[in-house]
Amino acid sequence: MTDNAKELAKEGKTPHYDSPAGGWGSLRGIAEVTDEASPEFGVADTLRRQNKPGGFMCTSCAWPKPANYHPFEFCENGAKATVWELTSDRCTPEFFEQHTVSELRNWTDHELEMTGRLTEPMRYDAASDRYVRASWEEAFSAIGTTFKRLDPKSTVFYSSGHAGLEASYLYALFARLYGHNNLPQSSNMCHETTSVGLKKVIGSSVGTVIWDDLEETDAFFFFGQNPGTNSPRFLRPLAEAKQRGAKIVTFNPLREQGLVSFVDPQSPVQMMTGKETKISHRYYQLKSGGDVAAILGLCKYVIEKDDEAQKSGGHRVIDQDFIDQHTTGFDEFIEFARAADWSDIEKASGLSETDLREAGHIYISCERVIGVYGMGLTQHSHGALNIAMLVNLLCLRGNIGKDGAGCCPVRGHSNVQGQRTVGISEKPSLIPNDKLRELFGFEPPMDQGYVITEALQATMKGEVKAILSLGGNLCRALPERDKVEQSWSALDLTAMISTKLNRSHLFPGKEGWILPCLGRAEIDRQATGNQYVSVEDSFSCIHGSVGHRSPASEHLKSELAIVAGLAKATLPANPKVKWDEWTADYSHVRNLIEACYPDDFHDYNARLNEPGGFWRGNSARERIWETESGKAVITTPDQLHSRNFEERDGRYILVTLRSNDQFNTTIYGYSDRFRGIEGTRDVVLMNQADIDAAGLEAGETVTLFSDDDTPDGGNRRLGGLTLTPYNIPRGTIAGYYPECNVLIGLMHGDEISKTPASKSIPVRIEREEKPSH
Ligand SMILES: Nc1nc2c(c(=O)[nH]1)N[C@H]1C(S)=C(S)[C@@H](COP(=O)(O)OP(=O)(O)OC[C@H]3O[C@@H](n4cnc5c(=O)[nH]c(N)nc54)[C@H](O)[C@@H]3O)O[C@H]1N2
Ligand SMILES: Nc1nc2c(c(=O)[nH]1)N[C@H]1C(S)=C(S)[C@@H](COP(=O)(O)OP(=O)(O)OC[C@H]3O[C@@H](n4cnc5c(=O)[nH]c(N)nc54)[C@H](O)[C@@H]3O)O[C@H]1N2
Ligand SMILES: [Mo]
Repeated sequence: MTDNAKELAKEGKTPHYDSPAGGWGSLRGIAEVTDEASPEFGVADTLRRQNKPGGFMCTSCAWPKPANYHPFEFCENGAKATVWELTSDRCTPEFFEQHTVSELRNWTDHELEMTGRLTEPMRYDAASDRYVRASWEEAFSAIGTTFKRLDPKSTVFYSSGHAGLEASYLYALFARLYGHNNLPQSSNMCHETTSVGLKKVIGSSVGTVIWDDLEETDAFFFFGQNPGTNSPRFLRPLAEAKQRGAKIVTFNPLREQGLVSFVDPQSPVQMMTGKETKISHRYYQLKSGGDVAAILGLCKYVIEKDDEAQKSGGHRVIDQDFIDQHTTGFDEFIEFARAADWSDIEKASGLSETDLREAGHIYISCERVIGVYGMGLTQHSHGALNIAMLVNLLCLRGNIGKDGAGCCPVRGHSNVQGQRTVGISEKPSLIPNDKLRELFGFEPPMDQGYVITEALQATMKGEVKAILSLGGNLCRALPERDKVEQSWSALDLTAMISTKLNRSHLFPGKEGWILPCLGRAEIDRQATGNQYVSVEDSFSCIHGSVGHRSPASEHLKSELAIVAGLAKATLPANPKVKWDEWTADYSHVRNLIEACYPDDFHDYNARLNEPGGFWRGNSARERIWETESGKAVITTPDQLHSRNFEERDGRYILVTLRSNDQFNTTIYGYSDRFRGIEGTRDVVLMNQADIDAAGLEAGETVTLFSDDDTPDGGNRRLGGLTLTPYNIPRGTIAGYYPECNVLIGLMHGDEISKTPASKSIPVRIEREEKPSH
């Protein structure tokens, strides 16, 4: 596919996509990835089992799986993820014989994963600069020996949100038995802002909404979440809500196609007639980082209307009973909102007073509202403030803890939320340590572990000696790629449990291991038979998942078996710790989880295959606020935007985006269909008026420089980008994740959760001089 950005620019055109999300385009999208990935025979049959009881749970996003499932309960991107995992290509020891690690560093992320499924454990051999074949016994024994030698506190056990609850529980147990809480997770780059920020204001670290709420709500207010690409199965309930008259109001700097219109690819009528459902009733393209001001504007409108109602003796607009009974901080906030100046709100949000009043009017005309959000709120320096503002808005009208309403963070990886639930956490305060003591007869470590950015800082300082990784691709996912990569080679040990080759494997420590694991669609056969695993979705429902495919290689082990193998080789024998027994039958592990978390997981094994999953409950939904004050907290903002830098001439806010053809650092291909960008990811999207004002020209090649005022900020740069005019607010520009990660400072993150601020990176832009001949 050829790069279309330069071509369009020459013709003076802006990339865009006119067709609805879903529809035939989504089928073509699946077909293209299927072509690339050359899946094994019978994948269509596997897809039919996806997200249904007795089948396997999609490894793509964490969107809930409804009890009343459809014949095809998968979406374009879920299908791509499955097809990608079930490729017939294999990345074998023979492949590694042919390529040095240094050579592979010149390959793109796409090319690396296109080598196919990893098949055997591989050990890095520094002398030949190659990975060489090893046995599992060698791998476990070597890694165990190194762990025994190291101080546990100098090691980090990272996990990306893929692995099931059983493997994750044992992984966390392994870390604690070994002696540390260094259990950072991918959510440290993602919804950690929610885990910390939402917890602070409503006492729940996860959303309060359940499936039935989607069917009862009067309106969805969307802030910075892109369902068309990242949770496409959300589009159907949205379309259904729209068809029954619910309102959808969107705040996003970009016009994301999934939030504009949708044709359900599984509705024959819609497919044949092309009849689309318009999704957003109103769409507001605010500045990146402008949500604090925008939401303040909405709240100001609500308060104004309530003041008017009180004066005229009309019906109250604010739910005063809810405020009095359930919240703190209201008085201070409403004074602040009353006094706030519309012109400041307009400047900070990039939206007009008229627009915000209009959106405020929709908000107050709906009895039950769901506030949806994603990375557009969490990945900012003041991401937690963004979330607190959304909670303010919801609280004003009692929209938490009533049917059809609530706060709905849409989580990323398929089990990212669940891993936290069962103990993958760097915070000992979140762990049932008494239970661990009682069950396994040891003293759990009580010191705070690292979040991922702290872990990397400590790695750079030489304080971390080993990184074990349960899935994921940290070298690509983190900010400051260059520094991260350099620091990894100095580690004593890197060991990665993975399905596919990625860039993080190419920076082995002095001892480097790739430990290949089964994918979720594959049969996990252990001594007592085939095993189920389980995952938790965004609505806190737990689902059993069982694979039906033959494993990609006879040498693969399950994630749980690998974790148990490593633990057994590292730890002294303990009669209460039965790695072999647990590996033989995962239901024993579920019993342990139940024993640790009896409220959430009672009757776990019996409930494993409940359609729609079993709900583990949510206190905030019951209006029980597990906060410091015992109430929901209404927060008065200390600033009007969620960036920690001021606007100035020549400084832009860079947003990093996911294309419709990637899953995080896995790049399926080069087609971002919904944004009309084909054949390239090396683009920077910019408003034409900004291009003109900067004296640049559409289609030319530019370099971005970090502009974050830290001493080495200016050294971060990314060149070779095609300047692409785009429908985006002035001052905000956009590029792709992970390519742009070199530009983000490691500590440029949310104040309280440290989530990297990947949606507000201060940058400068410069024309690249043409090479002279
Ligand atoms: N196919 C596919 N599915 C995925 C993933 C994937 O990469 N591919 N990743 C998974 C993971 S781990 C996660 S966390 C989720 C991520 O899913 P999302 O939460 O949707 O994350 P992003 O696509 O990074 O960004 C969401 C939106 O935020 C908007 N935005 C940027 N800045 C702002 C702002 O300041 N304010 C507002 N209101 N909006 C803003 C962007 O334009 C974008 O539309 O998806 C999961 N699902
Ligand atoms: N600039 C910028 N940076 C970002 C973001 C952003 O929006 N902008 N988003 C952030 C977010 S939300 C997240 S969650 C992180 C993601 O960071 P990570 O979770 O670390 O990265 P992934 O790309 O999801 O990991 C991909 C690798 O996981 C392995 N894998 C795939 N499936 C499995 C499996 O079933 N089991 C095992 N063991 N391994 C598997 C494969 O080897 C694959 O190469 O990136 C963050 N980084
Ligand atoms: Mo994520």
